[in-house]
Amino acid sequence: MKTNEIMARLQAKYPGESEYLQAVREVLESVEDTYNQHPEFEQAKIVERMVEPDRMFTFRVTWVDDNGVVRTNTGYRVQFNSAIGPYKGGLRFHRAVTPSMLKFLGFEQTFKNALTTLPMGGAKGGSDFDPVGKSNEEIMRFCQAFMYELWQCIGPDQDIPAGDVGVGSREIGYLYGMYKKLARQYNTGVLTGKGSTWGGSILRPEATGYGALYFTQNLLHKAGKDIKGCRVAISGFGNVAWGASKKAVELGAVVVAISGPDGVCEIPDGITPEMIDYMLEMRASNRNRVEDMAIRFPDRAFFTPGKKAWSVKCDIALPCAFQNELSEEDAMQLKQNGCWCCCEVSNMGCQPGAIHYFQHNGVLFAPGKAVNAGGVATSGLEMTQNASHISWSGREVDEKLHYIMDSIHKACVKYGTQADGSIDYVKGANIAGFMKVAQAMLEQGIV
Ligand code: 2IT
Repeated sequence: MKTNEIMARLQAKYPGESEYLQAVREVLESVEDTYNQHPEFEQAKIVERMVEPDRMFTFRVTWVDDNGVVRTNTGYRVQFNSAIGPYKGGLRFHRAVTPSMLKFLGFEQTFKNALTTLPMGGAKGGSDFDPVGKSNEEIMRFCQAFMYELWQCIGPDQDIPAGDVGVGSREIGYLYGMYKKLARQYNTGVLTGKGSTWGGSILRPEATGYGALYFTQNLLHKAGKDIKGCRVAISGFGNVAWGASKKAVELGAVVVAISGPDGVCEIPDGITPEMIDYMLEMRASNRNRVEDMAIRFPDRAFFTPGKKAWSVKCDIALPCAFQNELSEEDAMQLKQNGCWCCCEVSNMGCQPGAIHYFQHNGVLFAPGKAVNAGGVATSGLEMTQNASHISWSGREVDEKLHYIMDSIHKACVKYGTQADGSIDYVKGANIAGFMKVAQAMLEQGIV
């Protein structure tokens, strides 16, 4: 296969689907050499099949707001690939959601899930519904209307949605309540990220952030460094930023920044446990502003409007918010300010120019599909608990999560070690994930 030829075809077929095209290009460029050593893959046209979703559902979602006004959004579920297990991946509620965004996320999810060591295929879904400023009742009515269409597409052995940006345990609760009413099925394993009293796994809320820090620890250890005392800049203040902050502080790092769409909160003496707890309240308010942290803790945090977390001096940058949130200019500014490591926690958080800059300027870099895989891995552990009608202790889940993150790091090292001994984590993650899915597809024939 030739990446440029495949990309030219996809560009002509899906013009304007920029996130999807960006994600596919990154993976194909990484795997091209390895793939071409396998004529059997080429013969079965594995790559041509892998870049297209198995199927996509698009549906209208109509609901009534608090003023009695009828509103209509669009809902989607992209079932991307089922080679290694049932479709699995989150739901994103965000005003900018498009088929391109969900295709990129479903594509990434396929390789990420392959890296977790668990049998899960890739999927993603969501809606252009904007949760910002919505009341609790509006959120509930929207979730119910969304599930009215989605329930026919999902099932515990078929497709298992979870949360993503704009979808947390509250939304999963409303979605699950409506699913039961419509499907008359009471198997909790149809969704993950549930509340802990009704089938949710202990530690699932923390898992993406905790896993990211376990991966970062592995990467630093391999580079002969220690996270203790490091200054960490984090973007976002949602579920992922929260878990990452918690674990970073527990490991002795100093979290000096969090951010939001309104600007950055600098915390020169480091975030405190009380501030980390307050992040949950900020998220639950649906105001979507990080300035509230500086208002609540004026002695420790100060807010600068319009600036990103990457303007704050740090050792380690952890993008935890949204795709393409870290540009090449941001990467240069980070480096100038002394940053020497960036672990991408958000899906495709770094623009291609930023990754290129990091890799050519001595900044350790690892991609989201490896770093953030602890979230979906713990969803997989939630499914196991649901299927066997048991619940594990926090310690058991944490041990398994830790083991999985160590395995993902090992796989990156195995496939990403270069001739000069350095580790290309982008290549490592992409090749490890891709090879597993490609081999499974090959063994299952032309379908
Ligand atoms: O991007 C992700 O891996 C997630 N949003 C979590 C998906 C899941 O099924 O837990």
